Amino acid sequence: MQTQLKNIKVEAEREIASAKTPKDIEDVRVKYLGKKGALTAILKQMGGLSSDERPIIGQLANEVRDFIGEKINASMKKIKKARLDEQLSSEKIDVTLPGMRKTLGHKHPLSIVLDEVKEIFVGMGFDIVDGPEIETDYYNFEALNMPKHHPARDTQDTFYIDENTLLRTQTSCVQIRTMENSEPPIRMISPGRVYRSDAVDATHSPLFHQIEGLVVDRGITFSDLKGTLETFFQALYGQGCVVRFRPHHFPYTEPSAEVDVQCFSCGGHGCRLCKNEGWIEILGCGMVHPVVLKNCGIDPEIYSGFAFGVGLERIAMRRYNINDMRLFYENDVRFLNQF
Ligand code: 2NL
Repeated sequence: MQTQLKNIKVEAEREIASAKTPKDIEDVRVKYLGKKGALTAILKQMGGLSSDERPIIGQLANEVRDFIGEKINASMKKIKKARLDEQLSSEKIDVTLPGMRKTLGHKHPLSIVLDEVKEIFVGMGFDIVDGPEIETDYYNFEALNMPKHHPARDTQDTFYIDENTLLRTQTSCVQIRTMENSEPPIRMISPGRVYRSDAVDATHSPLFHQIEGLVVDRGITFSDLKGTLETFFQALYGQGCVVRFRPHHFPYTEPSAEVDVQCFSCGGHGCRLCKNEGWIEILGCGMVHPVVLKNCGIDPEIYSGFAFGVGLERIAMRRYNINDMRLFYENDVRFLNQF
């Protein structure tokens, strides 16, 4: 029995030394110290020993059990520490390494120009007003002095949803709604998307952006219109910007005018950009037609007003010297990154 115990001790020690994982160690523990283990089996046979042998073997068995137990504990500790060290070194991060750069986007050129336009008008005391893009025939045409069969509402250009519902062709509807719902003085601009059933080319798109402006108060005159728009264009294109007003006709304004800015490319001498005109047409405007005021519940005997409409794309094209409107919508980063 003594030899058996010594063999157990030697074998257990060898197995503990070659254990690599906590599971290996646990297996050794079960094999020698477990309920059905080798050492336990010896202890069970102790009853059959003589009273001389029993204390000697008992002491030896206890020594072997303690020895294996300690070896197991020490080895378990060592293996766990090695595992932790390995984990710590494999998961090490260098906090001084440069981070992953997140590339920030930026505003679209149309948004840049729109924000500038808004800022200029807000500086002159205008409100910015929003409205629906799906409109009724009344707000898009009728209220603006364009009755049924008026040539200006050519069905070729308008996207109709049904006989009475359409995609707005200008943002005037927002101004009509504002006049209906509030009392003068009114000073507002209404920027937004508008829709026309046009084929796409360098200067046309079925969806584009318009900014309309409206001022209604007592004693508003054409001089107020001229002063406001001159101030606007000088703020947008620079102090040296020269504008001219040319008579025109719109059903919703009387008198009406178109505004040209002097060609910035040739200074008015005539070049390819302005088609030798020296001037570039940029905006339509006029004094709000009395019928339009009346339609909105405003007495034209007491109040007068001016209105204008301008394409955002057109302003941005002049501003950045862009000759093809499609560039704004194609989302080519080689174009967009230039702004
Ligand atoms: C253009 C320029 C224009 C207006 C829009 C307007 C709005 C109301 C009353 C009167 Cl509520 N007028 N807007 C005025 C003049 C020109 O747009 O080139 N349109 C075809």
